[in-house]
Amino acid sequence: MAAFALQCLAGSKNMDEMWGGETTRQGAADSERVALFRDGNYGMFIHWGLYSKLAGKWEGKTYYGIGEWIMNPRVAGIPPKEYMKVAADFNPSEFDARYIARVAKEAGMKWIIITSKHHEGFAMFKSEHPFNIVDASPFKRDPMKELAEACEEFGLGFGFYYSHNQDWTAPGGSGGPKVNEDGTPATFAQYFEEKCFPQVKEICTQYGDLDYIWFDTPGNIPKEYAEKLARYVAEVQPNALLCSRIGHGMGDYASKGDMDVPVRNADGLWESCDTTNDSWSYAWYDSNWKDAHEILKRVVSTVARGGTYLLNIGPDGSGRVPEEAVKYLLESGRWIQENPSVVYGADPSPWGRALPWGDVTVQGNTLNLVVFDWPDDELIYLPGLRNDIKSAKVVAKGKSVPVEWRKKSGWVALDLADVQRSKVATLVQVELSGAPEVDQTLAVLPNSRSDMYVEFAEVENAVKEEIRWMEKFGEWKHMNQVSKWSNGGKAVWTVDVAEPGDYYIDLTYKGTERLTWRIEGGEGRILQNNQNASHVYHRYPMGLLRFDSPGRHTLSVSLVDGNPDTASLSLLSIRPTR
Ligand code: JFZ
Repeated sequence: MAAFALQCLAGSKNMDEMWGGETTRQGAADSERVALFRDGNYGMFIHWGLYSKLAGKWEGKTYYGIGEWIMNPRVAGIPPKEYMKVAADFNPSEFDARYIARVAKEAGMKWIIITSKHHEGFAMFKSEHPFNIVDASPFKRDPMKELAEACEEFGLGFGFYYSHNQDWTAPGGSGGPKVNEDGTPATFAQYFEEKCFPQVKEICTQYGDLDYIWFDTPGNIPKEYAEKLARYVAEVQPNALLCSRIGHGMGDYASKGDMDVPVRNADGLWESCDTTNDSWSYAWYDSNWKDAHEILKRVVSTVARGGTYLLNIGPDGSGRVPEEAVKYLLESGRWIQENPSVVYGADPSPWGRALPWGDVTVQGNTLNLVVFDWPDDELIYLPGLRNDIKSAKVVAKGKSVPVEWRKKSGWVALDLADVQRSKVATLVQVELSGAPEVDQTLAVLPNSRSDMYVEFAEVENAVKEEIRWMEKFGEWKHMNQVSKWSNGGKAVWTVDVAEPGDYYIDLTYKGTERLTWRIEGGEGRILQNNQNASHVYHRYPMGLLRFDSPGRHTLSVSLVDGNPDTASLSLLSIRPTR
């Protein structure tokens, strides 16, 4: 495992080129066919294939990481011939398409996208290519057909994931055998014409109307192939949206880096895909489930950033969906069904970022404040809000209770002291006098920790960059940091302070040796610390900072001692003393 730490799968190519990144073509944004994506905001992703039966284990050994990669040489390195034999015992007799569709529906999801063929090359549908679930497994059924029908029955959208570039069992497929059965060299063109394109035709013509085709990991696929697929889909499934991972800017919407919610609002049509635990496909050991609170927080925050959330489940080799995933999906789903306007057709937060206590979505002149983390004094600040408030109420289980608000230290604060907290999240609806207008300056709240990501800092003589690494194999983590410091390097935040006084100030940073950072700002004392930092980010309390006056202040962080090449800073946070 350690061998994969901090290693970038993409090698010398940047992630965007490698994975198809976020480039999209113009035109889809305002057409009718994007309505489901634009307003639905929440869908189900399913990773299911032969790897689900292996469940992260091969020949008695467990390989930790994303389960669908198990055959890859960088994981168990299973020879294609061996791997293909798994199909002979693949009999997911517990698969129940209607049950899965019902779970998605009750979870508040509006569509399902399922792996019709992942990198392993096994078609989970009836195909002319023999390596498919109907012809090569004892199961004999076509679960894709069953799921397409169930989605239709439950009024859900439907789409297919299809690995168009990588195919590890087809000669010529990216990552696949380099020679044919007869020993002749295999080419990508051959794989594309004999397997990929015919299968895309099959999934596009035999499963009714599709809402999505989610091609993935374009890698080095030449443009002509991505174009041919895009043109074909547009012709036979004119309503289907393509995800940007088809490559070469041919997508209709952008797929942002996996498993996370962006820090800042982003324009355009985009999606963040994530999973209910850590692996995409079922893995026997993976029980790191996101609970209802966590799921809801991610759904709401993605919508609040302007995006769409695609949340994955991994049915096991018998076709069953892990119980815990179902439990938390249904629990968060109940909340969404009670408060549909928070998610569906909702506009992003006028703050452009999350607030310390939660997040905000918008319907017309109404703010949906979703409180996830309660401040001790139960005051919910709306820093920088310029509108007048007409009314405010807490909504729970269809009942609403009026909420008091007042100006406190220059900002409006809602008083939730008498409000009963919901276990999952509390909704406060605030009706404004007009369309929401907010001064987006970062706010130092008097009652909770305010995190200041480097995304919001101005950087001089240093580099703001996104770094990515894997913790378990294929589980991408990323962080925005300021690094590569040169003389006079600094990161500067502009913040708005409502209540003068002393605040604790923390830095989150990493390095490989002794570092000394300095913060200057407010009327505070000069603070610094001297500390040996390893490769993980440390949150370190720097000391106290005093703001003598309310209003705008700048805070600047610089490296005063330590290796400027290895030192990196990722977050500043400010919390009131009490
Ligand atoms: C891909 C697949 O390789 C993986 O098995 C899974 O299906 C996932 C949803 O997609 O993996 C990726 C693709 C892109 C990024 C990360 C993992 N990315 O852009 O960060």
